[in-house]
Amino acid sequence: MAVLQIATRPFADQRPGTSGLRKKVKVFQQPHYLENFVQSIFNAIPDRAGKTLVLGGDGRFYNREAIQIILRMAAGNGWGKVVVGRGGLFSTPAVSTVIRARGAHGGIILSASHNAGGPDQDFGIKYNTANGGPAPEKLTDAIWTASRSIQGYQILDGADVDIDHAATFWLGDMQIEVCDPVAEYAELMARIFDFDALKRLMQGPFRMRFDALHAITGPYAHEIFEKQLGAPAGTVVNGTPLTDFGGGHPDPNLVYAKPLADELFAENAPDFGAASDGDGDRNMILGRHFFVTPSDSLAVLAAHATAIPAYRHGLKGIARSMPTSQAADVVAEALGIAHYETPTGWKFFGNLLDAGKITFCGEESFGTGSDHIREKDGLWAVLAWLSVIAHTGQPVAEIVTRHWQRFGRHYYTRHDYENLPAEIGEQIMHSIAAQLPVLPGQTLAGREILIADDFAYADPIDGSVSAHQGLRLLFADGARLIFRLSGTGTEGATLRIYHEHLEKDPLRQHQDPQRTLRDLIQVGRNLSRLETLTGRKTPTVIT
Ligand code: VG1
Ligand code: CO
Repeated sequence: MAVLQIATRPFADQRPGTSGLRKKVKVFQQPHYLENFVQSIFNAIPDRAGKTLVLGGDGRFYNREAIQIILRMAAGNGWGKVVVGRGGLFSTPAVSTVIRARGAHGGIILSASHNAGGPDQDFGIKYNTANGGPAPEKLTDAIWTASRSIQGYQILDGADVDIDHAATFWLGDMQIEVCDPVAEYAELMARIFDFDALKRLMQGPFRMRFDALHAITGPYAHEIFEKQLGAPAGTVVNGTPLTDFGGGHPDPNLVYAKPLADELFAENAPDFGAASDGDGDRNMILGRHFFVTPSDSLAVLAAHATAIPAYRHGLKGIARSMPTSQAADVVAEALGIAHYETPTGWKFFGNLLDAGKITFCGEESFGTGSDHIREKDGLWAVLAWLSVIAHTGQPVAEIVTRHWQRFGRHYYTRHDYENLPAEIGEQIMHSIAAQLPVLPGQTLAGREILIADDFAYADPIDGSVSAHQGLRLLFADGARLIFRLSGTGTEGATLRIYHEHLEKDPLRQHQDPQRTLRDLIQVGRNLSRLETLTGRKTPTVIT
C-alpha cells in the first residue's frame, strides 16, 4: 500500500486549550482540518517510528470517521502499532490505563469531554504521552507551532478497516490490535479496590444509581457495578453510548444530570448516586438528599484513603487545582503530608505524580484521581466512595458532615457565564487585572483582602513556569474569590467565578452555599462589572 503525500495549508486556529483541541464538528469536517492537526501531533513526536500508539474516543459523532483517518495516518507516519478500542471506543481513563499497561509511546483520545455531541455540536482531540497523561504545555506548544507551518501530511492509501471485532492485523507495515476497551481498565480497578467488600455492600439493603448520561462510561459501569460487583440490573441507567448523548450535555453536575439529582432528592431515594461525563474522567457524587462538592469529595477521600487497599499505607501528598477549595489542604496538614496548588487542567498533576510527590489529586470541576493512572477517573472516584461507605458503614451525608465538624466546611460555588462575546471576556479579565495592585489592604463586604494576584505556577519538578492561570483575591479570613476564562469552550468566552469561605463552627455548617457566599458573589459581580458589560443578571450554570 502506498503512502500518499497530501499538500495542505495551515489553519490558524489549531491551538490546544485546557484539554486538547476542541471545535465544532463542522470545523473538524473541513477538508484537511483533522489531518493537519494529527500530522502536527506526529511532527511534534519525532521519535515515533516503530512505537505503539493507543487510540479511541468517547463515541461522539465523527468518532468513527476520525478513527479511520488516524489509523491510515499513523501507518503513513511510521508508527509500529496502534491499539484501538473496539468500535473506536475508549474512555479517557482507559486510554491512560492502556498506555501505561502496554508501555505505549502515547495515545490519541477523541473527545470534547462534557461538551455536547452531534453534527452541530463539539468534537475534540488530545494527545497523551508515555506516562498516560495529557501532553504537557511544552508539547502542546510544539503541536501548535507545527500546525502553523504545516505543508503536507502522510496518509496510507487504503480502505477502512474493521474496528468492530477484537483482532490483530496489519495495515501496511503497521500492526493494528482491536481490543476490548473495558477489560484492562476493569482489571486495574479490581487491583486497587476490595471488590469482595464492595460485593457485600451491594448485597445488603444499600441501593445505588449510576447515570452514564448516554456517554462512554456505560459499558464500563455495566461491567464493574452490575456484572462484577453484583449490583442489580438497572443500577446503571443511560448506559449505551450514543453519538449525540441523547441530545443532552454529558456533564455530571446538578444542572445537566438533573434526572439523577431529582431521584436522589426524592422521597424514596437510593443511598448513593453518581454520574460521569462524555469521556468518563469526571464524576458527581450524591448521597440520599445530599450533594458532595468535588472539592469536598477530594478532601473526604483523602481523609479515608487507608480504607482502600491500594492506599492502605497512606498518601504521599495531595494536589488540587488553584480554583479548587482548600478543603484538601486542611486534610493534608492534619495527615502531615505535602499539598500542592497547580493551574487548572490535569496535565499539571503529571510531574508531581511521576515524581512520587502526590497520590491523590483533584479539581473543583468534578475531577478526582490518583497515581493509578495520569488522568482524572470518574469510575475510580465512584468506587472510592463506595469503599468509604462500605468501610464506615455510614451514609454519604454523615460521612461529609462529620468531615466538616473535624476539618471545617469550605462553602464553595462556581458561577459560569457562558457564551459571552470573546472580546467582552478579555475586557473583564483586563479590567480586574488592572485593579489588582490597589486591592490588598482594602476591605470588601467586611473581608480584608490580603493578596490579589494573577496566578503563576512554577512546576517544582521541571521548573517550567505557567503564567496567567487565573486572577485571585485571597482574604484575611481564608475566603477566596477567583476569576478565569475557560479554555475548553468552542463558542465565545466563558467566564468562571469561584467563591469559597471556610466555616469552622459546626452550628453554621448547614446553610445554603448560595446564601452563605452571597457577599462574595456580589463582590465578584461588582469587580467584574458583569451586569454593565454583559447585561447578564444570573449565571448560565451554577455548580
Ligand atoms: C474545564 C475545567 C478543568 C478541567 C477541564 C477538562 O476547563 O474547569 O478543571 O480540567 O475542563 O476537563 P476550563 O478551561 O473550561 O475551565 V474534561 O472532563 O473536559 O477533560
Ligand atoms: Co472529561
